[in-house]
Amino acid sequence: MPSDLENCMETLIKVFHRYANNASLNRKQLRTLMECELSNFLKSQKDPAAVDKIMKDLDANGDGLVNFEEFVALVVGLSIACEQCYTAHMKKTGK
Ligand SMILES: [Ca+2]
Repeated sequence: MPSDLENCMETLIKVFHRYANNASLNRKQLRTLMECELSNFLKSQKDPAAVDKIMKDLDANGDGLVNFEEFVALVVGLSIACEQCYTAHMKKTGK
């Protein structure tokens, strides 16, 4: 049986391919993914300028699309930010 982490990785791949076309996300697909899958963690997903900026930041190879490798950078960046909030919260509540 897959572990929690293995399940997470599989979900990450499945979610990416649910929105991607030919293994890449264009601007519109990235926006839809952010609206549907990151609405609680990413408050700027409804702001078109923020989507453009995120797209530009993620597109490491400059082809105007976000591939899986580039998408993972977004997930990692958000996970790091969330882990910092989690640690701060745990410190405050004394756990
Ligand atoms: Ca790219």
